[in-house]
Amino acid sequence: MQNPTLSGDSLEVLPKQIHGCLDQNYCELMFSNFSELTEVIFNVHSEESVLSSQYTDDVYAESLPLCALMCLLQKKCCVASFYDKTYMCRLDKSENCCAATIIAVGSRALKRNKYYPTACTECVIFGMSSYKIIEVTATWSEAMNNCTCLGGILAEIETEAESNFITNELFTRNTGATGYWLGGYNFNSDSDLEWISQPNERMPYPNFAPGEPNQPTSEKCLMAITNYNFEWVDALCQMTVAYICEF
Ligand SMILES: [Ca+2]
Ligand SMILES: [Ca+2]
Ligand SMILES: [Ca+2]
Repeated sequence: MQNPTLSGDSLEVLPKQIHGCLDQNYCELMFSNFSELTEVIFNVHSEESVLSSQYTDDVYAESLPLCALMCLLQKKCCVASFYDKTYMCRLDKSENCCAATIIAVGSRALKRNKYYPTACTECVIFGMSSYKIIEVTATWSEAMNNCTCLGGILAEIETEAESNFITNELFTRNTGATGYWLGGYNFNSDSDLEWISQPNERMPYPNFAPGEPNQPTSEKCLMAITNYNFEWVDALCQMTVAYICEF
């Protein structure tokens, strides 16, 4: 992959700017050979294009690696695509590593291999976990899939301390979101919800709002709801709300 516009010198300043460098060694590895950028950081999918949406921007890029670089420089780009003929680089900026793609002849899609939570400027840390609070609304399944794509899980809150931390964080942010999906689901279609990673265990710290869960056979998905001080409710999984990933 030729890239006539970048000299070796200009590459040296890039790692400091790039969101996504795990550490200096990783960055050097990343950019020791610029043409490897697309393969090291991204999976390249031929004949595929990112579906245009309110979260995509179409910009000009001189090459596939430059498009990849533009995606890396955008803190919230996980998926991009590049049309060889028009040099159009489409950047998805919703931080959705599962952003929809379509078959498109002459286009290549770039999907980040891995997301590094340590490089996440908007993550908050508590104990051994870091959390990413994502305000782009999604259904419960979309939220779960996107957390997985980012290398984490839909957040599972196991202790009072963890719950207090998250609740305080949501109060502080005060974004007006209806609620936040958490990684709880009614496995076995009975009367209670479980954490995805412990589908056969009772929740160790169930922080439900009074009277909830009230419809666990139809409202199978767990939400921390703003109106009830971020206590939890069972809710219809098709609702679209914000969500929290845990890493
Ligand atoms: Ca947890
Ligand atoms: Ca259950
Ligand atoms: Ca309910």
